[in-house]
Amino acid sequence: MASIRDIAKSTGLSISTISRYINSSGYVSKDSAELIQKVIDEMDYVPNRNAQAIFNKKSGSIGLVIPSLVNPFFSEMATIIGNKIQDDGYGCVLCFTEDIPEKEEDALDLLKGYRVDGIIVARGRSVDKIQKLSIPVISFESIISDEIITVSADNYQGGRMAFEHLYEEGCRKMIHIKGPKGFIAPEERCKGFLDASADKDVAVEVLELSTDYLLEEDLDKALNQVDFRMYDGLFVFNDINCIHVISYLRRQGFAIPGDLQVIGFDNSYLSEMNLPRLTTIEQSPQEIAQVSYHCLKDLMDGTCRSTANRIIPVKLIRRDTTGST
Ligand code: XLF
Repeated sequence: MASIRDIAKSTGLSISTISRYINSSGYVSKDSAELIQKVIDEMDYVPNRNAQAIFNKKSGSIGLVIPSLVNPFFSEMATIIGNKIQDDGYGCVLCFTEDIPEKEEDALDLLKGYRVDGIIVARGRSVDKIQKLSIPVISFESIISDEIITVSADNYQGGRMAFEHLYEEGCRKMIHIKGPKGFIAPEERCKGFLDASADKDVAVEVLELSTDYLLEEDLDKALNQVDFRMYDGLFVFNDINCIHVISYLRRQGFAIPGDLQVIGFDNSYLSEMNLPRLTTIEQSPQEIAQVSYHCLKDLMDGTCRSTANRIIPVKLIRRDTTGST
């Protein structure tokens, strides 16, 4: 493998000139730069990232910590952010937590050890650790502290919209399948749904799931506790679970939306592919990724002017799992 020394030898320039060119850390004449680049291409030289990290005190990489890629919302978000990171010439270090605090702490330690230049952590739970990171960090959904920017969809408004849509479509006996305790987004969605139902004086039921990652069998067990014949409207806290619930209901002989109108949350790509196509509340992964990454870059560049949280508006996407006609 070619080294800086080989490039210096082949170009007849000094190692420090080559190093200035490679690290963009000082003046190199146009002729020398062209010559160095030509030799780099011929030798297929790739800079040693670890050596660069020590030299520049920056690793040139950004960490992305997400629960899992199984949920299409997170896989879309990770793909968009990962591409932005790479398009800007950084390396992307992707870590998974499965919402397990110990795994998240290990991931953060690993990223700290790699000296990443910034971190985006989704649905983080280790509040203390994130606060003490001393690396620019953006939190998706979780509120960490006044100094750390949280980017989040308007989950409360989304919960309200879900109720209002079902109500407008004629539902009067509704149930909400809520995400697990301890995560702010499902709590806010549930609160919005309940507040909107109180405004219309309609009683609603809530079934809380113990985790976001129930295996189909365990989800079926949780759903078996409910007599869905009692209801005409159902709001599920995210699309992946909503699609599982629809599959369960169809296996039980329910017609969707004839017997029960159903709405999800996310507008992940699966919602379009499901049959019937899922009505849902959209939290745009593009917008969330864009805002999160820009805020992180501003923090890294020292140009961030406000640590106020960024709330991304949500939108109703009407498809075929709701509608009374
Ligand atoms: O944390 C919430 C719950 O699930 C997140 O935004 C999601 O909607 C992703 O599916």
